[in-house]
Amino acid sequence: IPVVWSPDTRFHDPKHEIWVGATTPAVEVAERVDTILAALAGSPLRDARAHGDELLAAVHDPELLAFLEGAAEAWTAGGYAELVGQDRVVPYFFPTEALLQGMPPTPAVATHGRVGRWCYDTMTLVGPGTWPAARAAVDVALTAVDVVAAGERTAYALCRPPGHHATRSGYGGSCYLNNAAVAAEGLRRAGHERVAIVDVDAHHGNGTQAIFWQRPDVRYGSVHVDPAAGWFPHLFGHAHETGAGAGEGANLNLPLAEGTGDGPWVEAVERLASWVSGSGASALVVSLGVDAAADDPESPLLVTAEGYRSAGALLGGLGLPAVVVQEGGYHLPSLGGLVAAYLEGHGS
Ligand code: SP5
Ligand code: ZN
Repeated sequence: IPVVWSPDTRFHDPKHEIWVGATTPAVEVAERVDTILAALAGSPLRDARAHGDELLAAVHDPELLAFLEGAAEAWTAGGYAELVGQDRVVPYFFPTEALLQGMPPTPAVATHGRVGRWCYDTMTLVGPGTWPAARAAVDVALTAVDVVAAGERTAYALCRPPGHHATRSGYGGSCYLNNAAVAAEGLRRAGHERVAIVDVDAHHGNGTQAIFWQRPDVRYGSVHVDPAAGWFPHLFGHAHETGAGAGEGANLNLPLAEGTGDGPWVEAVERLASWVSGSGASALVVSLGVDAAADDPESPLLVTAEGYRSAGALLGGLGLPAVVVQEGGYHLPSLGGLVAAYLEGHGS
């Protein structure tokens, strides 16, 4: 399976994040790229090629893109690094409904007043390398689409930062740009009238779900730890979320209890696979998070490498052209092996 990557994805390397007010070490680090590359050393490597902004602008609000592109520079220019000892862009003020109360807000001027318009948590900090890395990850995803469009059955996109928590106009959950959503749009433009996205990251991909919520042509199915048990993204990922309007029925969530291991998790992937196979989709995007693994620090699911291999076999068994997009997975010693196990199962 061709592995598409870009060295520029290493430019984003957060040292910490802020979680429930505490500064904790970052987990979505640049070293993830190298450990995955090392585990896939036997596979052909392809460098990402630069793509224009057309598909990115179809997925995201152009104002979000402009904000992300300029945020780190505005933070520096605003003197925040000296002021607060924090050289990353971090929100503190959030224009939720609780503030707005139906009134039309006039956009904030100060950088620190603007951030919360786009960023919905405190964990997803923006540094000088964030935009170049996130934009490179989109090029990685689109190059993988090109590889599949040129006739390969499967391509693996080594994207980071990950993307499935990024909505049309918001970033959070360590995600800035939704690589999987852009890949799905790329497959649509390559002529696939129906595309399926299957998300096996430990967390629900609320961003991807939101982007395609009302769309019948790109369906989204996910297995993840139950947000009703207290897990990120808290508000979304429940089984009753099935899409709306023309997209009603094109969204399938399979939340699992904490402590769930291979058996029920692989069964859920099997349900997702058969849901896709009955849908008429002619191409597949897999949001491959390996943070459902037993030793991952960010989730309570207990999936093994064999579980990931089985998931690969089930989704690869659909026989569809597939772009496999990297999402989460944070245990550096096992991360690469989990990705390799999935890809071996999926097959070329
Ligand atoms: C793409 C992806 O997997 N995003 C994960 C976002 C969820 N992270 C929320 C939990 C943050 C808690 N981190 C503090 C360390 C405690 N182990
Ligand atoms: Zn995750």
